[in-house]
Amino acid sequence: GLGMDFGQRKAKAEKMFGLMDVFLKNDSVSLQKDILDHVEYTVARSRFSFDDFEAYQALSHSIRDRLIERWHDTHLYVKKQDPKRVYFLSLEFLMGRSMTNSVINLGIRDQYADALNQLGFEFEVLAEQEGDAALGNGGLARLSACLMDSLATLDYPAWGYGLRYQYGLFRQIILDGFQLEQPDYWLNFGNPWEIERVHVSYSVKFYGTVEEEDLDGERTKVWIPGETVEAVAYDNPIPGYGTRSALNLRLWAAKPSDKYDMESYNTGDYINAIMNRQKAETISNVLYPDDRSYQGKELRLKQQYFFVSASLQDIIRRFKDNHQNFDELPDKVALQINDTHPALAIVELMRMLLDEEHLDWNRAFEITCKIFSFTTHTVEPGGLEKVPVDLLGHLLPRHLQIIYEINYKFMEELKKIIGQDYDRLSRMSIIEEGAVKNVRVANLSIVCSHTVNGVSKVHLQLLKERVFKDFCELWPQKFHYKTNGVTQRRWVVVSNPNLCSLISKWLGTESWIRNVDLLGGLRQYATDPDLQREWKMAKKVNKLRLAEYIETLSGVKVSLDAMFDVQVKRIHEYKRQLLNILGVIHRFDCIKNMSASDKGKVVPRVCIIGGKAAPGYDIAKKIIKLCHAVADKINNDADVGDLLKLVFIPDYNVSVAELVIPGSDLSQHISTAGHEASGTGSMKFLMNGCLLLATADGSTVEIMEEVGAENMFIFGAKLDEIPALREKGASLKAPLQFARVVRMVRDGYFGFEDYFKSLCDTLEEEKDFYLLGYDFTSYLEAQAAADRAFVDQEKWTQMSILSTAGAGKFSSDRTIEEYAKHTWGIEPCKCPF
Ligand code: B1H
Repeated sequence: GLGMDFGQRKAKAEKMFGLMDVFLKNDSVSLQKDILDHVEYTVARSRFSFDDFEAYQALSHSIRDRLIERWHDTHLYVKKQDPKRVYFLSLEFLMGRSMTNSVINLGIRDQYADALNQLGFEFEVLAEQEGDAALGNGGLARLSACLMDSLATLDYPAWGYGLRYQYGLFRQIILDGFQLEQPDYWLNFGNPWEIERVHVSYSVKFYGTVEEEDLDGERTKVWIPGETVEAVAYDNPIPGYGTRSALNLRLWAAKPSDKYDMESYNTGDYINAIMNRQKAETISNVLYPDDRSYQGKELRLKQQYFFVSASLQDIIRRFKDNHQNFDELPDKVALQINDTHPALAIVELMRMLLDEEHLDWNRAFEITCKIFSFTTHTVEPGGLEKVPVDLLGHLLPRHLQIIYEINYKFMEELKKIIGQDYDRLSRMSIIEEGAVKNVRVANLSIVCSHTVNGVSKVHLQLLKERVFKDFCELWPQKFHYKTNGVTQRRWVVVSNPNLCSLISKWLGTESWIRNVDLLGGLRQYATDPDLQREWKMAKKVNKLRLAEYIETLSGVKVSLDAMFDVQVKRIHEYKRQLLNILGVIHRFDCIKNMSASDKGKVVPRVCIIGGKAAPGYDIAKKIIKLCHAVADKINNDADVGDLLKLVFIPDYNVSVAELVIPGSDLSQHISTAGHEASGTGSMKFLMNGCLLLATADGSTVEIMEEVGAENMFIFGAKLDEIPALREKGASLKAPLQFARVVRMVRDGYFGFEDYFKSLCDTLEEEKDFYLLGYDFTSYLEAQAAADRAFVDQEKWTQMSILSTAGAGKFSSDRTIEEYAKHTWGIEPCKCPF
């Protein structure tokens, strides 16, 4: 519209509006037309001949159009209102599939299902064509996705920011029982759920030197970078449920920069110059698959800064559209950092305010501290992220200066408060001294945030006693917890339609989908025989679906009358999948030694384990192999038959979870107390009416408060007993049953004795850090209690209904309300049309 006067622009706008329908139509005929148009014009296939995948593509583009509509409206409205916004910064988002979630949140699932039927397709079949967006590792990343869903549903003015990895989390292949990693090149077939914004791009700088320059008589630091890379935005609309709001998740991709390396073209080595350009793209190439371990890799640090720098440029540009005075920044912007991974945002904001906006130090620092809030997901002091000073100084020389300055001022202040307590000063310093100097990213995050949140009640307790003891004593009012939650839209409405309609029928409303506390209304019907019958039927249907999946994957036929006992999550020693497997071996051993009449009393079990091991995590990989070795033995044993099966579900991810969770009777959350910061899988199972067999760790402590320990199977050493137990070490005699099952593995009963040796060694009495031996007896007792409860199906179903009824607190809607009120200070901003 450049060069046009006001009258011309107005006339043009009117003409354009005249050509546009106000909103896309959602009746069956319009949807059919729309899908076929996309077949022809977007997918470029004939409307008389296209396969399921092409139908999926056309369908997704039709849905995308409707997402974009709402996303535009939300965007324009929020821009006009200009409220305080929260920016959720995370290096990981585990979104899974988008299609079913989108149509449900848009409220047009039935219309689409109908339109597709008319065209001879089935919605569910097409939905299965979609691959997962797996831009994250585990719980932390799925939490980000659930929080985005709640932010959108509750109409909060929010943005998500992250990285658009070309390779998501590796795919897990099992070969002869061993895990193999395969690349997840997920963008291969295009991604209809993102919108490429070639014109939204920023330069991100690396390396180089810092020089001092005179600016209006003042000395300023100028960073002369050595490398520049372009960050290009890819926008992913996040629709809310029961609202027209759709938020934006903006993911950055790295592209070579044209602006700064023109000289290389003049050296004559054209081919090499092009090759060098390609290197830029490696920054956003691949997600690091190491859940909870930090390696001080340059590429990882580059990823972190790349994402942070692009996001902050975007955020500050948006602020400057309407504001000149940076003192207003904390009234308009809340920056949430998801663990320490995006913590360089703090330093980058300081750098922008100091070097680019020329604020003085104190003002810049005050503004920064008012903006940032930090959520930690860590329980182990040793698990905290550290970055070698040399690495940081090399990659981001100006940022290292700023970190030193922040630390210097912090140390000076601290000395005034705590005096010359050098041990404490050095523990709290942002810089760790030693053979290799490190930046303690958590300390930086705490010092520069107004609020530090843990992810469950016990997690906060651990922060106070252990992880951030010194800081909690210094600033007790800074530390809080917001118990994690999961979205009932994805974890019930999308993944368990049977249960969803059952709940709505008995509550007489669908309002629980937005107001999850209403689930409590199920309590009064927990013993109602009609509800019980329908509840069991819904579970049966889901178990059937899961049983078919298991049979296709592994060839193992499982009985629907058996209890489906599930543990699915990343493989970690502290999560104790090994305890589960040893329990299975014990059960097997018991059955083998039973009389025929006793066998008649055994409650049949299908034990299901799934999860990925980090590629370099040797012990975790051995646990996977052990599971397969034991399964081989048990599943082919004629004495055992249907009484016991063990199944490993490969490549556990969000879409597999959507199938597995609704189909399970019992689920295990059995980490050694004090090791799981929260755990969110348990919440998904709870909502789906699965009973929990769990230790009192992380969020299970709060689940006990909500559903009552009598409706769960709780076992194991308590948090406050653990230190003394570890102290005792070797003198803790593991029970004979434990020694026996470990012996079986050691002696090669399941083969591969050399390979399993180091795994068995971790269970030796003096080395059993995670207390599997100590907890074994109470674990078996809890399992026996579960068996007894399962025999009484009325009782079991009642417990199952009460589990769902008590799940309300664990909705991410509640989590988001708490963050909005207590941490971010934001209000909903709902589009009135
Ligand atoms: C959790 C991580 C994590 N804690 C580093 N820490 C990562 C750390 O790629 N990395 O470098 C990735 C992930 N993830 C989990 O967060 C906790 O263990 C769970 O207990 C918790 O439920 C979840 C969400 O708060």
